Amino acid sequence: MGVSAFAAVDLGASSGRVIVGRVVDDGDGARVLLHEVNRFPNGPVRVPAVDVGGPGGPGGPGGSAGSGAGGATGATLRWDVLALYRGVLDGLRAATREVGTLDGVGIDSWAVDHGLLDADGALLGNPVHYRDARTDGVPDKVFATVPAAELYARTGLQVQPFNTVFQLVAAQGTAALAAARRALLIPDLLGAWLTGAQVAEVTNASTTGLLDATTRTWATDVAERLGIDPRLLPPLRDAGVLLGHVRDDVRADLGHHAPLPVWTVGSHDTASAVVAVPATDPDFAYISCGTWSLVGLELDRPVLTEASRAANFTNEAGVDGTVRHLRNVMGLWVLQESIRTWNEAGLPADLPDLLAAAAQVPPLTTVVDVDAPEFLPPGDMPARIAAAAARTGQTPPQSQAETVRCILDSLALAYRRAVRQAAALADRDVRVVHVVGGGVRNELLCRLTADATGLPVVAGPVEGAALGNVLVQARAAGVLTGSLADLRAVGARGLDLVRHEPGGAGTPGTAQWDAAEARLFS
Ligand code: ADP
Ligand code: LRH
Repeated sequence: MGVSAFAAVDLGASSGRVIVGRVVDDGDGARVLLHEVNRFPNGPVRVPAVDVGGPGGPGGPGGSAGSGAGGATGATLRWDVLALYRGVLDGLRAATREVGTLDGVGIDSWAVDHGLLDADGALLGNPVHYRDARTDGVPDKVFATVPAAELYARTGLQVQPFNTVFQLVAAQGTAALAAARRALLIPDLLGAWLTGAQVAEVTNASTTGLLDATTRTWATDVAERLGIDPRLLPPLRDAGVLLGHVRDDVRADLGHHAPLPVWTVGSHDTASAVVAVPATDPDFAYISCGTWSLVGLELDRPVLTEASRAANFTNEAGVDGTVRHLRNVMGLWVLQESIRTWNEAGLPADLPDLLAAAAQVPPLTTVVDVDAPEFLPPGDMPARIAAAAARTGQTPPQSQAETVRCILDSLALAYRRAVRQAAALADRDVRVVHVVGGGVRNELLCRLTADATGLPVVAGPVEGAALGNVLVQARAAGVLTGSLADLRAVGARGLDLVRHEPGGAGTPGTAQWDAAEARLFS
């Protein structure tokens, strides 16, 4: 096998990156070598409203919720999608410089968010960020038309206020939605800019709340009942097919001389991350651990039971017809926002130092329910944590180290709950937990997770989504063949994994984790 090279565009909520994945075989079987060629920051931008007196403006009948104006604040959280696109182009240029000719490009990003295009194909404003308050109260409004149980039985999606379906309903009455002819999820939007093709890749489409979880086709009847024009929804494509070729003008700008294919991949970052889980035991759970922590199992069919709905487990579409039965745990966002808060207050807040200090704090002193809705919007997380601790009769953390320890203990507790619930809901055994994503670098969190779940934790890869993205491209291009298990074996060959066993010296035992859980969920 010669060397093939693919560019994975992976846009996370906290950073975007373009990573070159070379598929090499030195005689011991194919493996993938990743090399990051561009990384750029990502995050919400709060854009104040400007009243122009129109129906969608703050003073007009559209009202603040209808305008996407962030409720009472009169501002909207948005993504700077053009800066992301520039980061992608810079990355593809750097990738081209590095390898000469790429065998393909694949794009994945966070879920649910989308750009609206008008009749000229122009973008109608920066995509609204899923943490914007415009969807406050919208799920209940939707359930008055399509009851929650019916929506779950059909789409299999957990209720998160930001699901695309709720965002589209929140946008009703706005000038932008009235002018919209297409809604393209973020990776599909970037793919359309690169190639001209307008599609919805299925793994990410499954996060909209408008995809039938069983047939994997658009639930156009549900859309119509909710007043959402189904023509907004583009044709569906599976992961692992040719989306198109990069347009000549863009390719010239990149300095890439040969035709450059763009392959569909698991365009939901979590779908790509799950492809990269280096599992050898089929009884594995995964935690895709970044801004969010997505905790669950890979199944071959959705779990659409009432019990699964009550536990707020989702059934997202995975690559090769698999189902990602998982729960969104609030994730390292809570830590990121705490650090941002401290930085803004002029306090020193270096992540490795904070983690080292947190390791010295006694375990499970204070725990909070990290999935409580108050932790979703940006803001002062240390204050919210202190308030949540006080509300549950616990001593609020005093120092930064105690706050960080509380976050990590609370995340591990949430992982324990989610892993156990996932196994029970799907009636499956779990013998090992794989952690992938930036959280792999958080050794304390990985150790706590092993301890809390009572299971070995295998940590790695850090860039799980990028690896899964490359593996699916390489198979689409004919460089690799086989099943997901075969792809995983190729991915695993190039990795340094760290295994954490539960019950290390000085770690809390099962009874202490049980007691901590009872403080929050009795
Ligand atoms: P996303 O894809 O959602 O943007 P990532 O998978 O890149 O997120 O993970 C980002 C998180 O990884 C950060 O919030 C941070 O908590 C964690 N992380 C990154 N680097 C380190 C490090 N050196 N030590 C511990 N944690 C780290
Ligand atoms: C993780 C993620 C997650 C979604 C959230 C919006 O990046 O894609 O799977 O629920 O972002």
